[in-house]
Amino acid sequence: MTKALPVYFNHDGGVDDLVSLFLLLQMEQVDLIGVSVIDADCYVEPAVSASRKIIDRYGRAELKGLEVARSNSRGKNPFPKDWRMHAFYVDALPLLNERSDVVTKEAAKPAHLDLIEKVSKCPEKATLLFTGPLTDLARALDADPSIEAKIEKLYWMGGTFLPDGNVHEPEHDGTAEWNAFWDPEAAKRVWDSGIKIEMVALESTNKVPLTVDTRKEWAQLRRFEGIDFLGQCYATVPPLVHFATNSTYYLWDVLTTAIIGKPELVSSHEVACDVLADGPSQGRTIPSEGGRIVTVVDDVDPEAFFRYLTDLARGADR
Ligand code: AGV
Ligand code: CA
Repeated sequence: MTKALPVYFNHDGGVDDLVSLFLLLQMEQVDLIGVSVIDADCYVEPAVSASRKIIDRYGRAELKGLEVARSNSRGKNPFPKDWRMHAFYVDALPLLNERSDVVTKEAAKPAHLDLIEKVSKCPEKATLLFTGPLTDLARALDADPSIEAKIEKLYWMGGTFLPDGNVHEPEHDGTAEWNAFWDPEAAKRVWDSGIKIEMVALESTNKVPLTVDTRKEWAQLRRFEGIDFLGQCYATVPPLVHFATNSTYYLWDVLTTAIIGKPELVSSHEVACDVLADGPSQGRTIPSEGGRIVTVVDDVDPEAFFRYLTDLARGADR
């Protein structure tokens, strides 16, 4: 087996963020060096709690000592409360609450400082996985610019070059993706760094909605605990039925995470681009001749993706 890839994971506690944590723990080729949770598309307390319980239940034995850091970052444009509630439902799942004690500890430092500590300590360059806004990374870069040299690459779920983003809010023109919109200045800060960025944009995530058929398949396989966990988590969010609405759920972050384990699931191209930090298009990622180069994941084989996801989850059975 080739050497495991050191990965630091920062997420924002949505259902697909928490499922992503579960899946990362199943990937043999990933060495999870740190986890942190930002108060964006979640309430951070249940999201930290659920993360600790997921590591307890599904983390391999050698991950003992892995901690979960809580972010103290605040964004500019808050997420809708209904979406932020999802972390409470996952945290309360009986599957995660069989044991009364939680072994995985909360880290001493806030997320951005935890990121600096864990990445600095890592003997090799670390890979970053961000499935929420980039605020903690932007703050870490401001606090200690030297960590940039210790970062192999950033995988980020966020942004889009499509005419329609997924932000439908007053005073916005709808061109942005939510993780970029929550803290556009942070995205801009990361753009202005030299970090290699693989951007898993709505171009690809739009192709992996949660569907009723997928739910039915998981229900048939619920004798495997990991797949039951997927089914239970995704029971709390609305699938695509007749047409996409503002609350339709996609496997945004799960696709981003899956690419670390199986890059051949997707295709991508390079774009010179920038992020708009304010105004009615704030958070929009936009092609720009003088902009920095980003690798944009633009397509996915949905069938292969769902198969990989189901196989990984099935492996979680003990
Ligand atoms: O824009 C996608 C990001 C992903 O990181 N999040 C959800 C995923 O975790 C925000 C979001 C957009 N639309 C949503 C979102 C919806 N309908 N429900 C919950 N979150
Ligand atoms: Ca997320």
